[in-house]
Amino acid sequence: MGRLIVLKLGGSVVTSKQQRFSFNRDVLLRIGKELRTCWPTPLLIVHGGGSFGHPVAEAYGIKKGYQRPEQLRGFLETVSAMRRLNDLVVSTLGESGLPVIGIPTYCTVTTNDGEIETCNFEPIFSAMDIGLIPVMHGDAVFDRKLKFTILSGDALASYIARKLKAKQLIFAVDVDGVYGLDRNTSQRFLIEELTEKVHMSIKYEQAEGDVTGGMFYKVEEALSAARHGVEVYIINGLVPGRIEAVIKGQKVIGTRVRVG
Ligand code: IP8
Repeated sequence: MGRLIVLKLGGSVVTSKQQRFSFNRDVLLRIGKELRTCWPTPLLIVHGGGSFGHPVAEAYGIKKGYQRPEQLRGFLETVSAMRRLNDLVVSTLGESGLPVIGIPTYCTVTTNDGEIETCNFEPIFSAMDIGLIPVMHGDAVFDRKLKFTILSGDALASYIARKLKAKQLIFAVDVDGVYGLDRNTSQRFLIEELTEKVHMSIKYEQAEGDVTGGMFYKVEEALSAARHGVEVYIINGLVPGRIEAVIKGQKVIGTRVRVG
């Protein structure tokens, strides 16, 4: 799998976080066209929950696990919201002629206290074997200890990139990359090379309305994949051309995450 590209499309790329259940159709159509120019290349897409998964999961405290029977409704609603979003992502990317297939995460992955414990790679391998592009997503999943929880698309994308020894892991988000604060001028600046040392020295902002935690956890997952030899980038998926350029190995504005 040395050529595999794992592309994580952030929730703020596939949806508008301002309005509940608002799908960014135009953005997905454009990303589909960009990916079409890179095709055929072994590719696996993971998307986030955005305004579909997060508000429901937050309202019912799904990430904390099973505490009271009323949460079962929230678990089911979260799964159902993510199924709807996944269908929209898949059908819209498919309009560009990409052979995409949705693979529901809650049927494929289980966790134990929030960490991935099992992942059934059979449908993923079988799909890729015949040239299909699996499209997975952050989801409400079954958990051995908590009974259920939320698995972030970032953790899933990093896990798959590590296990399948991917070439690249690309996090497409709604900003140009990871920002640092200049101590002298207090100006924000884009960090082009982010190492473990830099990661520990940055003050990350709290992510509001995001049950899985925002940029700090994204970088943790990014570093975890980088430690396994995966090339990792955090780039702006809302700017046309950047996803295509990074897959084609061209220099793009963004953050490269490296070890050491
Ligand atoms: O947006 C979480 O995935 P993420 C998905 O990638 C849900 O963190 C269901 C909230």
